[in-house]
Amino acid sequence: MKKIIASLFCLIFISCSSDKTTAELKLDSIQCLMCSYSIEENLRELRGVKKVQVDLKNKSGRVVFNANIIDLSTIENKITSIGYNVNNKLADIRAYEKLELCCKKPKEN
Ligand SMILES: [Cu+2]
Repeated sequence: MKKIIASLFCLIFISCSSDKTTAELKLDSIQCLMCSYSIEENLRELRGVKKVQVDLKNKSGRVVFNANIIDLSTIENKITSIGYNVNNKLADIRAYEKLELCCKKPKEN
């Protein structure tokens, strides 16, 4: 219970802090829920990232971060390092190869 209250407090604190930058992410290579989940989880681990939302249907996402701690290109690099394209950056090819079959782009594309 204490933990829940503490994390709630953290959430409120974070969302009230003034330094919030929102960036749109173009995620044209994501295929399934696993992709969006993986991106969300990996970005949430980054210090300075406050909110991540991936929209599988529109192959896009939105990230809210503290620009004093992290910049967009670090966030984008994290996404490419786990095998996905983002904005104008291409996925790390070795990471892409390791993705589950369902997370790879259909061959005919
Ligand atoms: Cu997937």
